[in-house]
Amino acid sequence: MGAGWPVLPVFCDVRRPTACYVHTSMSLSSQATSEKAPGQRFLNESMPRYGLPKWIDLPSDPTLSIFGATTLPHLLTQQDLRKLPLTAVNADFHCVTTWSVPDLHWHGWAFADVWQDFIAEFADPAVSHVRFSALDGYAVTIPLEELLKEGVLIATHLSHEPLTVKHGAPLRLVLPQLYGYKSLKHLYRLELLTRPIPSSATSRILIHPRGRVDLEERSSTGLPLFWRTLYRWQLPNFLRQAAGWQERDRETAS
Ligand SMILES: Nc1nc2c(c(=O)[nH]1)N[C@H]1C(S)=C(S)[C@@H](COP(=O)(O)O)O[C@H]1N2
Ligand SMILES: [Mo]
Repeated sequence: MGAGWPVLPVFCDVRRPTACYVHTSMSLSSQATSEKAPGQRFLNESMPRYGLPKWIDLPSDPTLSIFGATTLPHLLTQQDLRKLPLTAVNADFHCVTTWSVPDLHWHGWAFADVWQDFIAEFADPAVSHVRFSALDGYAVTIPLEELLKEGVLIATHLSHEPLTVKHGAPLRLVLPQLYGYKSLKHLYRLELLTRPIPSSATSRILIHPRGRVDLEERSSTGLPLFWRTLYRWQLPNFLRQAAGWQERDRETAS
């Protein structure tokens, strides 16, 4: 099933989808996004499920574990997190493969609040990056500086509804200033780092260490225009492939 995709470590069993979503035809609007998102185009459809072709079973009691460069590795429960104020963000979403979705409304907890209330006092002062892991085996490293910006969320809701498995339940990172590959779905673990861990050759090619949309940081290798052109050319195939995985999931689930 994962042919053609970078192989990532799998930490859990990925079984049947708990819900099914089918996009048979997706088209791109001719409307370009603003100059703050160079090279992006809005999709005419609602947000597709995109990324690894895997579905997760929702844990009954989701937690967020914190380890790495801290004097107190620990586990945050939903109850802990609910002590924080809710924060909402409206933002366009930009996938590095050049599709965007306008004006999504997310809410949850500001990463800066989670950091301040539960992590900062135990963290090694030299922490510069955080590595996040997801229940589908996906993982990303993000500079702390980007994480502490306004608008960065650990989201629980999209469009005022609890996140579905399709879009990252139970918890999802949202970093509007970065490409979608950093907005990790199905978050369950974060590791504090005093330097970024070296990434594999594949992820160096596919993912920029920071990934700012306004600076078109698509990849850490090659010129942005090369990647923009290549992705735009391949995008119809990527979208068809993503829709196909969802079709197959629907068939095997029934
Ligand atoms: N856990 C996990 N998070 C992920 C991915 C993934 O495959 N697994 N794909 C990333 C990419 S490349 C994009 S564009 C967005 C897509 O989010 P969506 O499926 O909600 O549209 O999720 C990001 N976060
Ligand atoms: Mo993406």
